[in-house]
Amino acid sequence: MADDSKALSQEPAIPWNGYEISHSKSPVFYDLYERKSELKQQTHYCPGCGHGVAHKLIAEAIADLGLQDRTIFVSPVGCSVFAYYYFDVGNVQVAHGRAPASATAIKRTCPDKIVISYQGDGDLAAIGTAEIVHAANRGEKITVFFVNNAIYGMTGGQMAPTTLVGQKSTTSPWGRRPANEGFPLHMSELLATLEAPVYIERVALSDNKNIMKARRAVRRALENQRDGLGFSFVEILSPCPTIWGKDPVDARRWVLEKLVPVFPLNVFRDHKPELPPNNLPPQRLVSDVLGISAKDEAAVPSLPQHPHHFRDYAIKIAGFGGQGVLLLGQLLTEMGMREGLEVSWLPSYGPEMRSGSAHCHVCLSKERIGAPLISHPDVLIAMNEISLRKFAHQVSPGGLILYNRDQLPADFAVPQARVICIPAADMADKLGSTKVTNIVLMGALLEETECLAPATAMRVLEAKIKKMDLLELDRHALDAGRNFIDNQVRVGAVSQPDGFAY
Ligand SMILES: Cc1ncc(C[n+]2csc(CCOP(=O)(O)OP(=O)(O)O)c2C)c(N)n1
Ligand code: SF4
Repeated sequence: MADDSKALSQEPAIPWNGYEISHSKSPVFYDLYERKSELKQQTHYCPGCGHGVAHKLIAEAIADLGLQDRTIFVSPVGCSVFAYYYFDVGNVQVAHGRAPASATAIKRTCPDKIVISYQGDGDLAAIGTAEIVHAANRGEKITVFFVNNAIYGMTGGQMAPTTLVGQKSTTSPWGRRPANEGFPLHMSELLATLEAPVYIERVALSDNKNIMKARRAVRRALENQRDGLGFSFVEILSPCPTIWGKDPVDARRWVLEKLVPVFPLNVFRDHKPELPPNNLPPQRLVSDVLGISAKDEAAVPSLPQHPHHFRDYAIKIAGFGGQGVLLLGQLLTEMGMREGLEVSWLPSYGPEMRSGSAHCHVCLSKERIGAPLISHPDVLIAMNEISLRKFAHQVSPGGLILYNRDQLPADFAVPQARVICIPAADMADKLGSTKVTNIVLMGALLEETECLAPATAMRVLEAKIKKMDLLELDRHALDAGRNFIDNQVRVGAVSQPDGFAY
């Protein structure tokens, strides 16, 4: 008996004692859900929740259309935040409301993928209103499933933009009053005013007949993307028994009796938009945009291969806006790229154009880089005292700090890293412009760590800087930084002939 029930759950469509099995799990779901050791067979959704039904319809459609290997599912913030534990497809979990923006990026970079944005009503119609309107207006070739349960489920029942007039929520305990909270937002109707969307339908998980209609709409929206048609949007009216305070049967009935009259079921859009001729922007190769086209490269004699004595190398550069903090990071990143490394550059700066704090993370690696964020850099280039105090403790043990002064602050405890004080700004000033402070520090970095070749630095600077006098200044600055390391390194407040403090 136990064996038979196992066959029931795992082997679909095999005749069993004269019956055909028709209720197996879709192959697009993982066999086991690894989220919690005690709940490997079931989802985290409440009994009767519409998300489970919506997941099932989507998974079955993906399987039937043969799209599993091409699908990327973008999960929202909300009760369905853990969708990636269930769908055995590519998964990305994104910030609240931002799924259409992330889906846009994914679809544009991987046009052959089937990209699904799955969102609740708080996610899509409140915090993410701008994202969905603009993705729809651009006609992004993605599929959006909008699960409208008229409430914020995950956070315990606050009012959503789709909450009905008179419906009680924790933030409208008296019932939604339009004079105070406005009327329910009709997202399907709103998006249907735009020209670009190809398909917009509202369906309901209220009863078997409507669930079958929802099944057809889900398929249609995925077929549209498979066929490259354009933006497809399915609004799914969905029960949330827990927050509505109803049992699953009553909650389904409530969808039909209360939600559907306010949000009528309809196909609001089903056409292909007329696009003007020559509608596509001109396509250019990335190498052309960066000015490193194959033609240019071929014209330049190739450099000898630089030995990289690391697998990953993480550099953090910090200072204030106007010191060339971000530019130095970009130059190092491009150098790494030219030397055949994987690279990433992650800037961070405040709202001020100049003088605000700024820093950037540069990763150089022989392997693909998982995340551009650096928690423990191998090297910190601190271009001012604030940055030194803020980031020095993050440097890996045995790492290096290059500090843009001739000595450390008197009360500064030298951390676990080696510190080299280099008065780069003064040196740059003497060369003719403090603007090249960052290049002095670059010279010091290259000479001290040998992470990248100085010849590559010059190659990159020559490609970037068209003014000959500025290029000459940069050449001197690079040499000055390198010479400083070779000849007159000061460690902390103390001059050291070899330049190192341990
Ligand atoms: C930036 C941000 N703001 C607010 C929250 C809190 N939050 C988590 S889920 C949620 C609402 C989700 O509601 P909905 O999109 O309707 O999904 P449901 O849970 O009903 O499926 C909110 C406000 C958050 N996680 N992040
Ligand atoms: S709170 Fe509502 S939306 Fe969230 S899992 Fe439970 S029933 Fe579903």
